[in-house]
Amino acid sequence: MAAAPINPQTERPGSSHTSMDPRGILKAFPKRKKFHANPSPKALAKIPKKEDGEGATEWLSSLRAHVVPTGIGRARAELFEKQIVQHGGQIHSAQAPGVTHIVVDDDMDCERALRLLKLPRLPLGAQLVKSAWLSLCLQERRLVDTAGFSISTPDRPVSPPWRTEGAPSTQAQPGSDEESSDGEETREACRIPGIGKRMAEKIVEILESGHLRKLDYISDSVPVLELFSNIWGAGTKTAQMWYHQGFRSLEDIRNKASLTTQQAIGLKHYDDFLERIPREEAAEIEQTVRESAQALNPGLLCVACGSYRRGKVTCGDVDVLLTHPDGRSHQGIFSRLLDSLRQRGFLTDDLVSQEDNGQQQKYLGVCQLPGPGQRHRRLDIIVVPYSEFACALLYFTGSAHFNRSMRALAKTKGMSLSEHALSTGVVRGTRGLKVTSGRVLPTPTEKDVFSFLGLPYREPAERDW
Ligand code: 8DG
Ligand code: CA
Ligand code: CA
Repeated sequence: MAAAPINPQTERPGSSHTSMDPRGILKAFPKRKKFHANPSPKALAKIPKKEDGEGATEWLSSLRAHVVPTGIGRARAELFEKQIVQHGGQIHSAQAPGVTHIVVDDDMDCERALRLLKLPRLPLGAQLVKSAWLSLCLQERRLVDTAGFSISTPDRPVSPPWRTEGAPSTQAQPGSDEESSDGEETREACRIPGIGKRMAEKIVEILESGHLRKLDYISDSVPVLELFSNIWGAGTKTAQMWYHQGFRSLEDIRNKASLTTQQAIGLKHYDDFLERIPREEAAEIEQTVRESAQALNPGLLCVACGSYRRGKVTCGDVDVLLTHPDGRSHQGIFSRLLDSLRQRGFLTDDLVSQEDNGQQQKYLGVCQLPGPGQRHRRLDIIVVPYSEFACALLYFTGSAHFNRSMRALAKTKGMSLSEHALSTGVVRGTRGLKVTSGRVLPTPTEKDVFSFLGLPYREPAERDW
């Protein structure tokens, strides 16, 4: 079977096993019990069913409410609003004439509420009430007296926040209180380095409600997306597409989905590919490739890189790097080696064959050791010229994270590191794009790369991160 060339536009082959770990998402935001109605005053009453009759649902008709989500949580606030409307009440902005109740978190004091609403005082006829009052109303299905739930107002008007604490008067204007009540906490979260507005909003939602609504939607699809993206050659985009096409099981994929050649192989070996390879078996795979290679040319160097070289007990796949110290004899080896391995029945499926990456050639396929009960294993074979051997060895040993750190460090020194070479005198433009590619440094060994970068040498086993 002809192997497909690597297409940089498609999802990274093999990335699927690491690209999505729903347990990661769920671990980060463990399911919490949502607030329930009884007996906590923080609770929300259940939305009554239709059989209550039309008249019975209008018992909040005199209510013109505004709900401040801060502290209550946006999700709860929205539910409150929904229930108010459902029972005949109206939702208003805090400044709207006629607003009767401004509902705030139970721990809120008037001054803070007014600051959040950017109002100097409460609108005429409006009172500030704790959300516990609204909960009780919804629970008892009547407009309960606000005594005991009303928050007292200060004698003097509260100075508007846009003129306090040295804030320039042009910066903030009293706008919709929905925006401002969100804004204070969101802005605070935004000050955390690396947190943008959208992430800040999620943080605030979790802090306020102990829950992230977005997860309600994704939690149904997560196990299915994980199932699908574990098919070799199917990344998150493909998994999502299949999900949207209504597929929910591997049986659906097998019978109904249109699959690429690689995905069909991935599906065929689904269980085998998910199983990590014991180190001893990885050594046997390396040895099989070495034997075939050295049968073609005894001087060929053959090293299993990746997690195997980093000393891991199990490996996701085996990455075998080949070169020849004479700088020439690696040429022509690639296809002859693959043919030889096919002939002995070791290679069972071809996934990707890339022959045009400079002088490096890379094969991604499937192998199986002889003997009963042997699993199909993922195997990468990379042939490189000796001049690139050290950088290729460093790159394919990884880890990917360690490589990223090394490349980032090289950048800070006006250098550039790749699987081909370490270059110096690299000039980059404003967006980090190379303007000049610089000069390739001589790096016969990995130690030379570390040394040029001013780093102490690290053994492969110390390159996990
Ligand atoms: P594993 O197979 O046990 O899961 O781990 P691995 O051996 O570290 O990962 P790999 O996916 O087989 O990749 C081998 C090395 O290639 C990796 O350790 C570092 C290097 N590498 C990068 N970036 C990338 C990348 O984007 N994709 C892949 N496949 N490898 C990469 O530095
Ligand atoms: Ca590997
Ligand atoms: Ca690999």
